[in-house]
Order: sequence, then structure tokens, then C-alpha cells
Amino acid sequence: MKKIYLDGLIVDEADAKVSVFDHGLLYGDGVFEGIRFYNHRVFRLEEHIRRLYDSAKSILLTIPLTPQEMIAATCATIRANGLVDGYIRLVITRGVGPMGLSPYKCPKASVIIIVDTISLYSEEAYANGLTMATCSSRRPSHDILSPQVKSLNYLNNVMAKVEALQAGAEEGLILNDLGLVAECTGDNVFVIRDGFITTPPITAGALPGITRAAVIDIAKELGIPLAERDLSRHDIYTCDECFLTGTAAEVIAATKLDQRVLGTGKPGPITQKIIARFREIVGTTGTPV
Ligand code: PXG
Repeated sequence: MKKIYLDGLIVDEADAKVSVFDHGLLYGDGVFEGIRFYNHRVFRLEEHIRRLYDSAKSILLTIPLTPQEMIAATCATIRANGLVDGYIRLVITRGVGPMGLSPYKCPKASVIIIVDTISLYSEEAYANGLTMATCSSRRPSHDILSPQVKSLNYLNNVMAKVEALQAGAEEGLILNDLGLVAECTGDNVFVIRDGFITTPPITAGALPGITRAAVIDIAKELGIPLAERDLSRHDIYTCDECFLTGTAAEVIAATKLDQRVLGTGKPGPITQKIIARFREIVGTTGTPV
């Protein structure tokens, strides 16, 4: 039986219930994080917690725990579930309130911590690379819903994922309002050409991914040049290698976009080097549970 943290208590999954009047459910009003732990160590926990509090601040949501308390609650929930490796979902909802959009009538945010496992893509995709399709759903621009906020409003991403799946692809490429590459439905995107790595800047509508930041650090460590620069679909069609990063996906090669074969059509040598180093780092660094 899974153990869930809910508003200060660790309870059985069957008892982890939220009100139908929670504004997280009624309006998608809230924020979340997806975090992985490997070998009893939580990968980049402080960075995830920081992004969670940044997301909450941006939407005027007061989390009823300090970041240190959130870290302690997260580790306690992992221990209660007895897993060595897994996935953590932190969800902060606006809490219970009357009907009506106003968050000011919701006295207290709810804190939910789920510890589970996650696997996004097939073994085949990890071995040979995944297929992408460009989605017609765009990433909302900074004046609509900040793409930097990891909010509970994922319907745009869900619809983009549906489009990709209906096109026979495993992941969807999402463009911004200018038609430039933002990211994927739940992953950041990188391309390599002539040994140089490029990823869209946060201003292009990319979530400031924690895995993205880890890969930027790995490239620096390995001496592979990297820049954050705008990319068009053409840049992806004509790259030598392409890969995606995300907590759920980890690092995975993408070998097709819109029926174009990317590079050789196999995970490339630089991508493989980065994946190997990523695997080493996740198993040996991180906050001990
Ligand atoms: N872009 C978006 C829109 C995301 O939601 C990423 C990029 C990658 O960021 P991180 O920090 O994880 O490297 C995400 C994160 C899921 C799931 O359930 C999705 C994410 C994370 C965990 C689980 O599909 N996306």
C-alpha cells in the first residue's frame, strides 16, 4: 500500500482524499514538481524545491511549509514507502474555498506528496531514439500563463501530447507564439550540429528544466560547447543529433521529427556520452533520503 503525505500526515493511499471544493480541482489553481530519487538519493532536490516556491510565488500561492520543512516531508514520505529508486510528485493546491475564481477565499493551500514510479517511453525508444511530431498547440507566451510556472494547468500540454500520439509519434514538439521551438510536452529539447549543442532559451517558452540544467553542467564538464539560442524546426530537421531531457524521461535521443530522420537515425555519440555521464551522476549525487 502506497503512503501519501497529505497536509502534515502520512496516510494510506486509500485515505489520501481531497475535497471536491479544492480550487486545484475546480480551476487547476496550484503548482507541482516531479522529482526522481536514485539509490536513496534525491536528485537536485534543492533546485526542485526552489522552482516549486518560485512557481508558487508567481501565482501568489503561500505554501504552508518552509522549504526546509518541504524537504524533510519529502524525505519522510520516501522513507515511508521504502523505495530505493522512484518518482516524487509534489502538488500544492490552492485549497478548499467557495465557488468562484478568487483565491483569496481559500484560507489554506494543500500539500500532497506522492511517491511512486514512472516510465514515460518504451525500452525501444531509449535504445533507438524516439519519434516526435510538431504540435499545433503552442506554448503560451509570457503574458498569458508564464511558461516558467509549473502550474496545475497542463491541458495545453495534454492536448499537444494527444496530437503527437495521434500522429504516431511518442512526443510532441511545441513551438512558441513566434513559431520557434519552445520544448516538448514534458521535456526540454537539445540539438547538436558539428559538435555544438544548442537548446532554446527560457525566454522562448522552455520550462527551466532541472534535467536541462544538469545536462548544461555535464556539457561544460565534458568540454562540449553549448549555447542557449533560438531554434526553428528547420534546425532540428537538419541536426546531427537531438535529445530530450526531463525528470520523467531522463535523457533520451530523438531520431525523427515530422517524418524527417534526424542525423543517422540512431542515438548519436555525443548524446550517448551525455546519457552515460548523467547515469553516473544520478546514482552518486543528490540529497540522501
Ligand atoms: N517542460 C515541461 C513542460 C515539463 O513539464 C520539463 C520540461 C522538464 O523539466 P525537469 O525539471 O523535469 O527536467 C517538464 C517536466 C509527467 C512528468 O508526469 C513531466 C515532467 C516531469 C515529471 C513528470 O509526464 N515534466
